[in-house]
Amino acid sequence: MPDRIVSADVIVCSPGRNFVTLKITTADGVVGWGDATVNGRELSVASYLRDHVAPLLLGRDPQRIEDTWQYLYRGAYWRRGPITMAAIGAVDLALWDIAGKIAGQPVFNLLGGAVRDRILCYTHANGTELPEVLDAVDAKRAAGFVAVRAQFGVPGLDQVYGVHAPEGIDDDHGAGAGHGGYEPAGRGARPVEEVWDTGAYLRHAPATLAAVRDHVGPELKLLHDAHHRLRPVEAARLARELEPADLFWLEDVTPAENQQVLRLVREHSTTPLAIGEVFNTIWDCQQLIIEQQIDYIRACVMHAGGISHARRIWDLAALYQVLAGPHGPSDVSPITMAASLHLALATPNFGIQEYMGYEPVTEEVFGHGWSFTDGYLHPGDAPGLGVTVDEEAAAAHPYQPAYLPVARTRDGAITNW
Ligand code: EZ4
Ligand code: CO
Repeated sequence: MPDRIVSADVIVCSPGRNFVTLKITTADGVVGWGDATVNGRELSVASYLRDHVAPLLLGRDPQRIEDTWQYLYRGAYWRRGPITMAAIGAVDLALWDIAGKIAGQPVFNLLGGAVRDRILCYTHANGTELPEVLDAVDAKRAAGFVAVRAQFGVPGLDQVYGVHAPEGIDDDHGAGAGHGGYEPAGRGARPVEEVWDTGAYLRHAPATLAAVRDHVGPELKLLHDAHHRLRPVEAARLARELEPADLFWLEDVTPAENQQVLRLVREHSTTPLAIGEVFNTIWDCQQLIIEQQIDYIRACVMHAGGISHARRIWDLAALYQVLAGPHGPSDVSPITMAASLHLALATPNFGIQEYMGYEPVTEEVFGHGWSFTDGYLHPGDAPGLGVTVDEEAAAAHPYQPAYLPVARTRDGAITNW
């Protein structure tokens, strides 16, 4: 008689920021943890799990991970989408955690075992003016990072994606970013509104990133995120003009809804491109991978349906020499970070993990076996995903409404944030 799932509980908490956590418990008392956080839409996933998924899990064999995945994906009839896929991802993470605990093995051993010793990661550095950007990059290098994403202010714009607001502007309604990273979501009943000017950014970015490259020398892996702002010809120009900065990657240089437009960017530049943090299935990734329009696929392991589905995306990418460079912002929990690291350790075509770090108050709730040393991460050897959740500590930090910003062009029209 196999073990059975006896409960599936959803915990919504806000230690520093909002997180949605799934706790699956088996009749034998094995507990698996999953993350289901979708920044700014947390309660939708919580409801999806509580109201529609948890009742279906009761009585199921927790080790039938793929069958449960197919049951939830095909069984919903309404396929794909960030809320559905994050919910399925949370279940998948929790079931892999349980499978590892039953086997007494870290999840990476269930995935074929380690193919590398450690996992390259990049962190974030930002500042409004160049000296502040350089100081921020230096601070991250001093902390051991060998890959750093640099974001900077743009003359004439008050608030820019990826940059702390200048002194005196409360861009995140006090949500804080104590880990030294940029916290994009703001607590409050409405999103913060930013003004965006592509011309000003295009005039400023190439010289700024070239100056960062001059400052750090040739070895540091330097990344930059254009965050979906540009139209195709603008994206092509930016990618070309950034070549002197020798970027490790340029991220989300244009939105990837109509993926044909990436061809124009590719024709004009050899700057490596990374896209996909908002993708949630292999179908979103398919065209960019098989047409080799990108070099790194950014899909987040949890948002893309968990380990079971993300590994299929990464395997497709391997056919085209595209590497995995998964999203790992502080707005997915340390549980997702663990899952991403277990899969990364066992995947040949893994490239780099985004790692912003977490605020201490977040780590008081989410304990983790994964660790950072000298620019690299490791998932740890504990059975399962190696994460723990302190439910009492979580209860001390109730949910608080929070939204990602929206952006408008100078004429007041909504544009991509
Ligand atoms: O804006 O995770 O590369 N990282 C990013 C992130 C995203 C946030 C959105 O919730 O683009 O900062
Ligand atoms: Co990004």
